[in-house]
Amino acid sequence: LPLTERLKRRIIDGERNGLDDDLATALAEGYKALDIVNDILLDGMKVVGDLFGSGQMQLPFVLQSAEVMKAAVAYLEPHMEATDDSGKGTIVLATVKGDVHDIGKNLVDIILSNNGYTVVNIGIKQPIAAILEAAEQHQADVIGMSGLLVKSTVVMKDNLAEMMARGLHSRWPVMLGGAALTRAYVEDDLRGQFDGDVHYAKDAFEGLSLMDKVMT
Ligand code: B1M
Repeated sequence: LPLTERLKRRIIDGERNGLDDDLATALAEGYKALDIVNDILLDGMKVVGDLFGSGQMQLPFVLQSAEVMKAAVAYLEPHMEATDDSGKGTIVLATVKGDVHDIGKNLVDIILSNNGYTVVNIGIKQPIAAILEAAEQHQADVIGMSGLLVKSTVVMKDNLAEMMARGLHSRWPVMLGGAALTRAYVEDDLRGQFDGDVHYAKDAFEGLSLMDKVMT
């Protein structure tokens, strides 16, 4: 198989052996680390999602694919371009309560960290109380929540309601992302119910440009 197909295949098959060599070759051939993630590896992850969704792939294999994806991102991270500017602001990042998916959230972490933001990544399955506590403790400028399950979209809605109930809605702008969300859900439904500032980021790059916008 050609290199790009082989890399995509490694994600789909959950095949870790030879991964580093292929990634090294791709870098040597001039592919940018971020493009490898976005244009090749995420394509593989999409296939995994489709196969799982249609019952053609079982969960342990999805997990293996996720592990290979994580290993690939870890290998590529040192090769990602970083900016010199730092101290642009602080974001607390969490996957919401009941949700374990963290590959996307961790990508957002990498992109923001490499572009001058301080990221306090508090992990998965985080209840709103823990998110707010971390935001308080680290004097965050923005709160970021990720969620991939459909039920996480409801959790996010509840989290915004909880921020309003605590009178904290004006304190932190909120950025939401994850495959189960849609722009319309965030910008029409949620924004209509939230007195604070809530944004949708389709991917890590939109997350970065949103941060740049919110922080200026
Ligand atoms: Co799960 N899973 N999974 N899974 N899984 C999905 C989400 C699913 C759509 C698969 C499917 O059915 N087709 C489906 C959800 C269906 C639904 O809710 N209706 C699903 C399911 C059902 C489940 C379980 C319930 C399965 C089970 O146990 N029976 C279970 C859930 C457990 C739980 O959370 N309580 C489960 C478990 C798992 C694994 C553990 C095996 C593994 C996760 C491993 C891990 O993350 N450490 C896994 C995986 C890998 C997936 C799929 C295949 C891939 C997800 C992924 O990593 N994508 C996924 C299928 C899919 O998404 N289509 C699926 C790559 C990642 C980079 O994309 O996270 O979307 P994503 O991030 C993007 C953007 O969304 C954005 O930036 C990234 C790109 O730049 N973004 C943000 C994300 N967060 C952001 C935050 C921001 C800004 C942008 O600001 C704060």
